[in-house]
Amino acid sequence: MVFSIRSRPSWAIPEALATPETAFVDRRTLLAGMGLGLAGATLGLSRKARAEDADPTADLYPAKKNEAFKLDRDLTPEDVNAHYNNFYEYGTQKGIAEAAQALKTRPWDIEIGGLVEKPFTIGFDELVRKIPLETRLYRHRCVEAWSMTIPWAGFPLNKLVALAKPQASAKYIRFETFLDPEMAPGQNDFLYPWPYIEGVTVEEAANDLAFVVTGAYDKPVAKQHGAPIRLALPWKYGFKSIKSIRKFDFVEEQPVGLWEAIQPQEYGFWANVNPEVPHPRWSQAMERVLHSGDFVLTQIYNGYGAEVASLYANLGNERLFM
Ligand SMILES: Nc1nc2c(c(=O)[nH]1)N[C@H]1C(S)=C(S)[C@@H](COP(=O)(O)O)O[C@H]1N2
Ligand SMILES: [Mo]
Repeated sequence: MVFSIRSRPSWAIPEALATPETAFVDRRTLLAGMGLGLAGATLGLSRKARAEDADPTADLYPAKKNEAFKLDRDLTPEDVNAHYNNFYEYGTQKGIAEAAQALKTRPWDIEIGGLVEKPFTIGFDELVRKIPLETRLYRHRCVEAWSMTIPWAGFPLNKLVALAKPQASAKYIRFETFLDPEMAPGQNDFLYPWPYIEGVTVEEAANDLAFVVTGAYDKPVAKQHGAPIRLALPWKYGFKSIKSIRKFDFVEEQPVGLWEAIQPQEYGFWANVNPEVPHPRWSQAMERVLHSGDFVLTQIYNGYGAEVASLYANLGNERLFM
């Protein structure tokens, strides 16, 4: 059931303030968020979008839809999603779509290493043809209390784990984004410990919901969404879904993500969605649906508890929800 109210409740902190990273939202982002001004915003991207037609993996889309994944709300229109992003490598505002077109996605080598049978490097174009792609409709809940719904395409992370052949001693997977401050000016911002790092347990990675994204909206995933390869972990806050991954390392020690490194009292390793555990600076009880502006009640594990709650049954002492 979706409980929805039209107006912003008085306790809800305006997103610009709730944002841990910035207190500034530019006008175009606001307009885009309200579903206005999109025509203008779209025009700016269309020329670059055409260059994308040359993507060597374009023939893989649309990928067959996995009907097991249903949504309780409309999909976020592509235009809204494509102009409202968190991608700190390209700036701390939501309107980074244009800047992110500077991301060079070919060649794109991916390193698979650490505690595996035999570390290897594989080109993205080769990897993406090794595993059948599927389309899944997922919800996405940002820790800043907004949400969206996306038709991702890709494959379960456990398929990549099977290719990697981890050793028994591997407890976690540590993901790493590219590091190239010339290509990504945000990486010149010394407030952040680049590159962006995230991690999950090997057990979490084995769960079918953990998804490696290579496409969205029936084509290769757009640069601003983390081309050519990112994660979607829909039961966790959005910052866990790392973009533009270069490295998958199987490790024994719990990885420390970029946000946890900066603000451990606000962002932890597990970061599972829970409406009853507030962020130290704002409530997580509700979320603003990006495309409608409606506020709806946030669900535990973002509504995916049936699939993932058992992963955490014996971790009672851990900070599971931040
Ligand atoms: N490399 C990298 N990955 C990232 C981020 C980032 O800044 N850099 N932001 C995260 C956050 S906070 C969110 S909400 C999602 C946003 O994904 P979207 O822009 O595709 O909606 O990406 C996540 N992955
Ligand atoms: Mo986020």
